[in-house]
Amino acid sequence: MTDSQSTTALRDKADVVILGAGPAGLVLGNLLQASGVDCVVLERATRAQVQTRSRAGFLAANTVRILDRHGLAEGLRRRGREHATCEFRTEDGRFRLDYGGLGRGERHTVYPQHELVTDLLTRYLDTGGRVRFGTEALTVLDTDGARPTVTVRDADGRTGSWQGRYVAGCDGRHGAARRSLPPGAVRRHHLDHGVSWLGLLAEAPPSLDAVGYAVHHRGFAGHMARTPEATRYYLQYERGAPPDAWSEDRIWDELSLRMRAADYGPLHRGRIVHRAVVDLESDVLEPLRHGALFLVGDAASLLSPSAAKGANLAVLEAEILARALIADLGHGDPEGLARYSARCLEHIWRAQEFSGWMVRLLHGAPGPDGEPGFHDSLRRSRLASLSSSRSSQDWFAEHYVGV
Ligand code: FAS
Repeated sequence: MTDSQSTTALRDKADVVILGAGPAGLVLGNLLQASGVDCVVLERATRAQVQTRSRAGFLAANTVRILDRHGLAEGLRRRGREHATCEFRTEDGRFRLDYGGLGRGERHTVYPQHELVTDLLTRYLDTGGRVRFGTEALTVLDTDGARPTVTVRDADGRTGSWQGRYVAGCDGRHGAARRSLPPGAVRRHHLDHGVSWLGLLAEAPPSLDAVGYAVHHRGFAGHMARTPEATRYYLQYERGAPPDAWSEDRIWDELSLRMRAADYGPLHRGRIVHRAVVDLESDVLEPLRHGALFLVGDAASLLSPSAAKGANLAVLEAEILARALIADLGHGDPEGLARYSARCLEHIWRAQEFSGWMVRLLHGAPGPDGEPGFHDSLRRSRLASLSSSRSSQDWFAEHYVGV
């Protein structure tokens, strides 16, 4: 079967059936395709949806190294922009960290996730990769057996199945891979940070040449450049409130207030083209392998966006799994697959630890009487160390960019 777009036969086979065409699924697909491993990507959304979904934008140095290593970094090398400065605005003043000169001296590359996904998809298809858009995975069966099966439904409602040697669940937190895990097969670690953010994408040029973190008694505000014409903002927001509860004017006024625009300069305003409420939660499944089913990316763990790690972990885990699958299917060496879960969990918990630290750094925690509480004073002390102690700055830089 060569035609990658065809949906004629809904019963088919591949050695590796990949669920989801996000960063995890497409990095995995490209690496397997490049090594001659027979694989297919099943994606419930359309190609247009996958290529325009706005999400991450901060790629860690290690992510760029991985993509470079496999010849997948052409687009981000040409259109991505290096980034290495954070600016903190708090009740105690403002300070900047040029983290490119701290820690391991690593930098981020700002490159919108949907552009990365488009690059990965184009390369995958150009090299003959198989993908089925509009094909929703329903369940993953027989994961304990030699031939796991994924039942699917296509955009016309027709059902079918794909059989494989292995199934890679790269379909996110609410995907079929997680849903198909038998009760008791995995342990779920979950933490609700009790904070929600209104995530915004504005058609406005960045107002700072840095990632901006504003800690304010009215709540957190964040500023992250995406392109010279678009900026992502975050506002600490009432849990459960609908994303459209605030008018654009109210959003810009609140952003200006919390970013202390009166002191540090106005924000460039523009049309808000996307808004979504994110409840800051952390979630990890253990182990990440259940027989022939492997969990990758957001299907394996979810991080709060406070540390911008999700997409970076997804790429790292996809490379670890690809190498293990190639060793097993190509050379009969199952060792890498046996170690997949432990290796990825090491990285995941490290990222979770830093992501939790960032949540505590960026959000006030008033006491029962509403007055600044114990945690608030801890937060101010952490910020004071970050602004003045070189060892705190090195630690921050290493964990902020490192995955
Ligand atoms: P994805 O969710 O990207 O992809 C899963 C794919 O599976 C989707 O295409 C979906 O349609 C498909 N799918 C789901 N169920 C299916 C089914 N049953 N059948 C078939 N297909 C199915 N991370 C960072 O590192 N840096 C950031 O700056 C950052 N910012 C973010 C901002 C926002 C607003 C959000 C929401 C997330 C952000 N993240 C960030 C995290 C984010 O990028 C994720 O971690 C990343 O998309 C994870 O990639 P995947 O695991 O590939 O999952």
